[in-house]
Amino acid sequence: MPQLWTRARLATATLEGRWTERSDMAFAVDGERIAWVGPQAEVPEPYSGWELRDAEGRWVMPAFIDCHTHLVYAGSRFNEFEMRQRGASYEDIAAAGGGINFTVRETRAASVDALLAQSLPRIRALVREGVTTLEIKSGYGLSLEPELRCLRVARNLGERLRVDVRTSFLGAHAVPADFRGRPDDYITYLVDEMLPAVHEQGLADMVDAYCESHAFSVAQIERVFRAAQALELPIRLHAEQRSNQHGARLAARLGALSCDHLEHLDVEGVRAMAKAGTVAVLLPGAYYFLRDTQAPPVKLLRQNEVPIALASDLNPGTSPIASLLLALHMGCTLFGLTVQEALVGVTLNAARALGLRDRGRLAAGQLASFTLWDFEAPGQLAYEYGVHRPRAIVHRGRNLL
Ligand code: DI6
Ligand code: FE
Repeated sequence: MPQLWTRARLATATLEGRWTERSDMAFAVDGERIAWVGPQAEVPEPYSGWELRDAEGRWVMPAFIDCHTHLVYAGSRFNEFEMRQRGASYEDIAAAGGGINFTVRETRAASVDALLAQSLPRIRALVREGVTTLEIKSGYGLSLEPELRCLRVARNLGERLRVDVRTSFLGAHAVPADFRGRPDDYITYLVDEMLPAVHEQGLADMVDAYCESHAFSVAQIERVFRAAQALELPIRLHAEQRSNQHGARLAARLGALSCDHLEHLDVEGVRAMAKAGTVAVLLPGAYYFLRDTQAPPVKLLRQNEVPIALASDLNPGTSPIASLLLALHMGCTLFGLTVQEALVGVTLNAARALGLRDRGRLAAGQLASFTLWDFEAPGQLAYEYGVHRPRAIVHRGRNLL
């Protein structure tokens, strides 16, 4: 039934990326879409005759978008955490068989049911905070069948929870043990075998890669991206997280949707991203968990008007944090974003990082995906962590709570 929501306080990004907050507002919902938004006193026909829903003066915000997660995987890296707390280095952990390839072994050995059972609590934690669109990467299979399995599980999670999952094929996450010391051979296997099969089965909405000294070089990443673009798949890149490999410059010049992490991004990379309209996805969870000390160049991104998004980067090794609200809080406390930048970063700009223009804002024509909150002001979500939960989570016109 078409509905007219009344007595609402609307907090939303504008199309231009500004954050606005207005009281005494109303909005009309028709099926999966918002039909109209405006002042309570100016509700036009036919909306005034629609079924009334009273927001009772609560804040209404766009539903959140978590644009960067690795939440489908098996097992845990808790043992590494303990080793690190006892002073072990990354090299010690890698030498003990830890790191991404530890999770690859666990994930390859896991059935679909086991992957679902272990991933459900993680996606549920995000949805409970008001996330109704999220990206889920592969990257813990690193061979054809396990990568396909993880992407199928990602799609299935979205269907089960009635939220929108966008998948990224991240075969270029690490060199698997099967190809130890042969990264170029692995990239050949990836572009000749894995990527075509993933694309043919419609399991990837985009392609991601990890450009880092201990992962893949710019030249290897370019091979992956050229193959992705030949299949008309959008690209994204984990770039400049631990060092400046100049991956962001390559990705932006190839028209990447986003470059992510960016702690070591330089002015050349910023300018290339600004020119391409590539979104900067900042991942404070990994920065915090790794006790990193170099923050991304937020001032430079701001000066060059690069859109900034925030995401959880939920993964077992560097960001075991199933909370977009904590990323919102850390975007301000650790990276110096303003409250408004952070709120735009988990709504409008997170949608842009996924190439989505139909969500992330409360406006006519947008998806009817919104949340209701009891706080005094939306900025409290960035200020205080752990105390706020949405009173309603509506996705495509349907309340998920
Ligand atoms: N960047 C990271 O921090 C994670 N992956 C990536 O591309 C690490 C993932 C892991 O350690 O399991
Ligand atoms: Fe990541």
